[in-house]
Amino acid sequence: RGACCFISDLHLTVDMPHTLAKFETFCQDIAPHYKSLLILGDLFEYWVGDDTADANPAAMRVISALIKLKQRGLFIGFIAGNRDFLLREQFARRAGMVPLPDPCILKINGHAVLLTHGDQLCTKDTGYQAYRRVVQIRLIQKLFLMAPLALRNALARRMRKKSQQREYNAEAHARRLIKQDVPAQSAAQWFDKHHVRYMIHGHTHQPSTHLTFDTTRIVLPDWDCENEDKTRWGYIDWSDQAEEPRLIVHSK
Ligand code: OKV
Ligand code: MN
Repeated sequence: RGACCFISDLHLTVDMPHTLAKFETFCQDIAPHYKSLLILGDLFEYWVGDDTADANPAAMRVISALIKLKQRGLFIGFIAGNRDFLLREQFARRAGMVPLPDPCILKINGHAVLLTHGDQLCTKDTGYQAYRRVVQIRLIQKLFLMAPLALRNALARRMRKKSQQREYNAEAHARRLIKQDVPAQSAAQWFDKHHVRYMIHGHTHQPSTHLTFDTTRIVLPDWDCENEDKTRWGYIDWSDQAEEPRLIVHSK
């Protein structure tokens, strides 16, 4: 039985029924081969408080899928993403997940591995980093979570709608991909600061293995299985025997 597998950026919501179903299949058929499942953020498309979980069918299905894994003896770690940063201990516990700080260092097969969602690495996206500094303030989070559900939902819907407004021009699209990627410099800084040679993260939706002469950085894929002809999902496998982690991306 393999050691560890990693997923991130599933962006689960009832509005994405095929992606949700793929996650359930993954939990049934693939995850049980591992001792641990590490979820590196953006498991959910949006999260406006643990008190909304009972009214969220996607959250209820995630609970039943993950609890089954926990009952089979898996350790399920969870690092919050920029979408589900308000997911707290209460929901994590219901889903059998152990919340982990961002970043955190895990020892895997004798290697110290830096795990992070990845949004903090995107230093060229100054607009996003400014927004992040505001919504990461504990008092702001507390006030948001105290607000009536209707207000939270309205605010969240408006923010999601605004971020969905995308350019249809190829050049602008290419620029955004670069702006929202991880600069090699910030990755190098994190490797130095944390004294590790391995880093695993998601967030950029640009799955890849980035090698330098002494570091390995693996970026997880996002999941989108809504369009039958153009699906994508995947994970990172780090088996007991394997020296190196392996990125597995299924895309059509
Ligand atoms: C999460 C993102 C929507 C990016 C708002 C304080 C505020 C929390 C919040 C509201 C939005 C999370 C909680 C969501 C991430 C988006 C759109 C783009 C780029 C406040 C605390 F505004 F009142 F200060 N939010 N939701 N985005 O819908 O899940 O990260 S969300
Ligand atoms: Mn993200």
